[in-house]
Amino acid sequence: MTSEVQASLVWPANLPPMPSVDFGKFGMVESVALSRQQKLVSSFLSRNWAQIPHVTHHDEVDIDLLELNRKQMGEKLGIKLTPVPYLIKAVARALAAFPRFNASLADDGETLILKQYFHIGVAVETGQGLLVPVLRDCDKKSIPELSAELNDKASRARGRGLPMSEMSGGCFSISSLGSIGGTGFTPIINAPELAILGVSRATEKLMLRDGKLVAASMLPLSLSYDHRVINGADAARFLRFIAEQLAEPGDL
Ligand code: CAO
Repeated sequence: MTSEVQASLVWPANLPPMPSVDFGKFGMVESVALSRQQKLVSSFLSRNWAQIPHVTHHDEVDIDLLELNRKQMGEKLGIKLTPVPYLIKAVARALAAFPRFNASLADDGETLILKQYFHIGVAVETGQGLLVPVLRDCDKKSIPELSAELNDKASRARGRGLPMSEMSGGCFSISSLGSIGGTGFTPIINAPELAILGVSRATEKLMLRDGKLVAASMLPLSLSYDHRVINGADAARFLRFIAEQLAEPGDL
């Protein structure tokens, strides 16, 4: 073994420990215990962040037509629709078109298990921490059905009424911070899934199109993917495909 390889193997063991600081020496502080759920989520996030080589690819899409469709459909059905069910539907289509994204690595790390179902998790902020309810067979459900199911699962997740069976079996996750803000972020993959879509807030932007200045509502999309399995070109195509579905939402 060369000394370079040896050095790379021992390098993590040589890291200095995290600093232990008595903050009380610098001013008033208060200690608050993390909830059981927060500790659990934190251990999974740390494992996924440390063990999966993440790359995040960013894109954006003009959602003026989607916004019109959303308003019209919401008014017609008398329901509140957000962009999230459209995202779920577009992702289900993309997973069908790009089977490598609808897969997991087998335990041996040498085989890819391709799934023929389209179950999508959506990260929900709850008072106790993050939960990811899974919506099953999203390819077979309409936008209003997906919207009703997400609202139901999100409110049960917040009321601690969601069983583990409704948070398992996902193929891919969506994390939407669109109702809050931001222009992009790097979501952590929800293993054993291979990719996750982060969605930030749509904003009105001025841009040049065919030499003319036009205003459009642009939605930022961030796709983190497992670079052991997915290459950058495929990630760019996958995210473009989602963007194209959202830009022309008529047949979603
Ligand atoms: N751009 C602009 N506005 C958006 C938007 C976007 N991308 N996404 C949602 N909105 C708007 C909605 O249209 C809605 O507007 P109106 O009240 O005017 O109709 C408003 O934001 C609130 O939406 P909502 O939060 O009630 O519903 P949602 O479908 O957008 O989101 C859910 C549902 C469950 C994803 C969300 O409630 C939530 O928990 N988000 C946080 C997820 C999270 O914490 N992710 C981080 C994980 S990593 O730590």
